[in-house]
Amino acid sequence: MIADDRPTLGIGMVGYAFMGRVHSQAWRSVGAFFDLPVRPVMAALGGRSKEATTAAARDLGWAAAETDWRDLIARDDVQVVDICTPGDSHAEIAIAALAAGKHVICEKPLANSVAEAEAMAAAARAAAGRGVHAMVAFNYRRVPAVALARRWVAEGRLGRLHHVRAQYLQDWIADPAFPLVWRLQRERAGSGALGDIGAHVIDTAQFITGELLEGVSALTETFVKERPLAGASAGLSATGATAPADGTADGAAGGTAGGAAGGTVDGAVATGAVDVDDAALFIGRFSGGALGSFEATRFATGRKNALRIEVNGSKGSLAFDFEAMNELWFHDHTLPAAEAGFRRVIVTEAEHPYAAAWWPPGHGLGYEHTFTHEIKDFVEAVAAGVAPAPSFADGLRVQRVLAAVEASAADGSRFTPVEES
Ligand code: SOE
Repeated sequence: MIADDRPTLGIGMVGYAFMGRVHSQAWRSVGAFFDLPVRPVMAALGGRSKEATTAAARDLGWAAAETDWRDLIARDDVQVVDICTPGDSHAEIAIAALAAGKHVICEKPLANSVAEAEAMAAAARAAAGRGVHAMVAFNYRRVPAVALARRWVAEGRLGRLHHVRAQYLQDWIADPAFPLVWRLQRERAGSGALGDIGAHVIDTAQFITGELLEGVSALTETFVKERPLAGASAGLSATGATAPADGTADGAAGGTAGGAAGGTVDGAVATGAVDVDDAALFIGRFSGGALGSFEATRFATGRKNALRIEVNGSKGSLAFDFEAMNELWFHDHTLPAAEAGFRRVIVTEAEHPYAAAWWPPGHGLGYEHTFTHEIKDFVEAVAAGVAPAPSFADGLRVQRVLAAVEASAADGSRFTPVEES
């Protein structure tokens, strides 16, 4: 064993399904690709079931397993708490961890309500005074092409911004037979497509433009209002639909594991009501005067993880689509019209954000790298004693946008029906 005399940073993570697996991958790989001032140690994994948490800890590379997140926070070998549970437990775990002097990284959206997010932001403010830091995990900021887009906007290469066109399109619940997993329950998830993927695209748009959304006008819809309870036999194979693999177990903080209990009644499939949005559309105005249009849906058949953003400015435009995440499209409007036009930049050069740590130009990165970058930025900030970004205050700001979208959609006063003759 080669000696490593860097100070260690002990990590405790709560939740081990989709987000827990991808965060584990990031914790495992970050030190191999980035030269960190400290050595992260994967000290303990928190879950509810002893057997399942122990197996997950073994598979994902954690040294120990805890079945109560309070015990995980209390461990002397844990200095960072990484929260990968559904939104209904974020506030309780984060506030307790910060009070115990542990740095926190928390999955998005920050919370299930503005009130919870406010309490978390207040706890983070108080902790920062004691040198304890918190970050909300909006991983798409760490796509090299997205970070490059922000750089170019900040350098003024787009000029004055006029339009932001932002979408996050998935299709994994388009089949009405898809079950009522926790992401489709308000009590667990806070909202539907809006909070789960709309939150990402709101953060990404604000990150790239450096501007805040000041007001919105929205429409939301729940296309499928009743779904089979999770576990009920509902012919899921009909379209081969698969959920993000956290439909079952990452709620390590209490409550039911995979959403409502399944079952059949007299041979019929038992169903439950969907009380979140399937899709959310809104328009908004940015602080610098740009107009924005947003769409978040899990019903865009054929679109798997299309986080797309196009920004049009007086001097140029840029466009990004996560389904081609190593590319950024740029149109230089200062060129003569005969030469101008969108051109594709492959964002894998050593000069591009994060790229130098990985493969030779052109060999490309994937979804998991965005988390490795996020963990790297978090660890560097914590080690340097500076606040990581995005902060809980930033997460609260996104939460306020989500609340404004829901309020506008419920109010409906900007929705003008077309008159029939
Ligand atoms: C599911 O819709 C989901 O896994 C989100 O929760 C993630 O945040 C996003 O990155 C991919 O889609």
